[in-house]
Amino acid sequence: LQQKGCVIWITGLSGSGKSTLACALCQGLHARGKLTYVLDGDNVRHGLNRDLSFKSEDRAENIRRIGEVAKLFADAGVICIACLISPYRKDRDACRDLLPEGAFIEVFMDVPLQICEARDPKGLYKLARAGKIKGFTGIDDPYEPPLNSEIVLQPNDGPGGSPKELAEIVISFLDKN
Ligand code: GGZ
Repeated sequence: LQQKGCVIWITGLSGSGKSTLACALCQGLHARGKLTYVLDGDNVRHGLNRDLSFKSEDRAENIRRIGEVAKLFADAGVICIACLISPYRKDRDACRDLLPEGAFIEVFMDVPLQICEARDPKGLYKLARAGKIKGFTGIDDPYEPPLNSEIVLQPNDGPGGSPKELAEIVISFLDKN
């Protein structure tokens, strides 16, 4: 296997397009013959992390476990794409510290709350505004944006913002580094 493993960590609000980017990245990397694996917070919460809620200690534990699993994949030579809100800077940085320099690539989906809320693909923001979900990130729970992530994506609905084009930005970063 002529491939160095790494972790691509996609952080951002619910509805910012993390999973969509992960999917496009996966496709783009497969097309180049790369081995990838996606750890999606939303999915991992159905299995490995099904004992965890959305209170801050549980989010921290969710992030910690996904960080550890991502490291195992990277050790095995896989490009591991982790996509979860991961709202706290200190928890993301702890995952970064598990990996050798350069092997943790943080990608910030920099989409304003207003836009995520307008998209509301699962109707969760609406429920949060109505008080039916408590502690929803961006509404009544914090999101700490990265201060120096490797990549900041500001997708818009205009040209240059398709998932495929965003994935190409990440892939060219990998190529260069
Ligand atoms: C944020 C929540 C919440 C609360 C349920 N806050 O957009 P989605 O729906 O499909 O993805 C979100 C997912 C968040 O799980 P993560 O593991 O990524 O979160 S974290 O990194 O903070 O641990 C959202 C849904 O679960 N969801 N309740 N209260 N998102």
